[in-house]
Amino acid sequence: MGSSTPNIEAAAGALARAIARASGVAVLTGAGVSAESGLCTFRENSVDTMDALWRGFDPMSLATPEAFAQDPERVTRWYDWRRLGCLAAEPNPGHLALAGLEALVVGRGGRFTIATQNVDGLHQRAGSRGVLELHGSILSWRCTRTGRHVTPPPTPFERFPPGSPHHPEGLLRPDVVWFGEMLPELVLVEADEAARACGVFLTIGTSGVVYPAAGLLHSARRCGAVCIEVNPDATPASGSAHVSLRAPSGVVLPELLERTTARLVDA
Ligand code: BV8
Repeated sequence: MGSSTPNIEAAAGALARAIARASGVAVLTGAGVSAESGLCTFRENSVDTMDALWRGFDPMSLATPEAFAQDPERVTRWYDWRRLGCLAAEPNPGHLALAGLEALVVGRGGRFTIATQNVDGLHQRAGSRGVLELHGSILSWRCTRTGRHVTPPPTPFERFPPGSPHHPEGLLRPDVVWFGEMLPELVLVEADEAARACGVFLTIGTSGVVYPAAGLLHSARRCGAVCIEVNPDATPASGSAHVSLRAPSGVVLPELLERTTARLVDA
């Protein structure tokens, strides 16, 4: 693990203690945890994973109700392109390690929660069960007139913006939370409860700039959790972390799981 070996030992120790005491683990993930699955993040559109059609635009200019109202065709084309990319992607070792950590925590009577900002469904496909989708899911769409949901087939929409099967004048929009929209209240309440109750809080692959999701770390820290950041880069959240693992999540999470498991076996 190179320069951060002491850090990963500190992180594994904190996790092992929390698991042994069944004091619970909560996780906040962002786009970075899916980067090694080939899905681009919001704040660095890596050219090699971005289709030429969309290279260089600003996602924030599309992820709003105003953008959808102004140009529903452009917005739904972008989301359909991302939706198909998510379906074609596979969970990476970071997703799988989090599913393994959940089994370790729950197997010893603890509570494990992943509050994800991602809309790609990869945590669930990796086997994680306690997943809270703070910003909804791109795999589900809903009618703008009736609010009824549909799960489109894994093929491109035939026209843009897609019409709704539920209302003659309805359009389909992705079931995600856009900037300026409220998060699903019960989901946010449950995520905040898990953050306040946990012994260890992991913030993984997020720039920590979007609220209220980014506030979960501060809730956890105020309530006494050991806070661990997993990110190759420093972020605005780094100052609130007790331990920082400066590495890609797909690399460091499997090692963290392995070291935590070893400590529990030796305990
Ligand atoms: C709300 C779903 C109440 C859609 C997303 C003005 C008007 C209205 C609201 C606001 C306003 N000013 C501020 C706000 C609040 C606003 C906000 O926080 N804005 C920010 C930009 C300042 N929040 C909201 O609007 C929220 N709603 O507040 O409602 C309200 C209502 C009305 C008026 C006022 C308040 C709703 C926010 C949800 C937006 N939807 N996604 C979609 O997916 O298209 S946000 C989207 O960006 C993501 O979901 C995520 O949450 C967010 C940040 O992205 P990250 O996941 O952090 O990804 P990012 O690219 O930023 O970072 C990736 C990180 O990974 C990097 O640090 C990188 O180093 C790291 N990384 C890279 N590779 C790896 C890695 N890490 C590990 N391993 C690797 N291999």
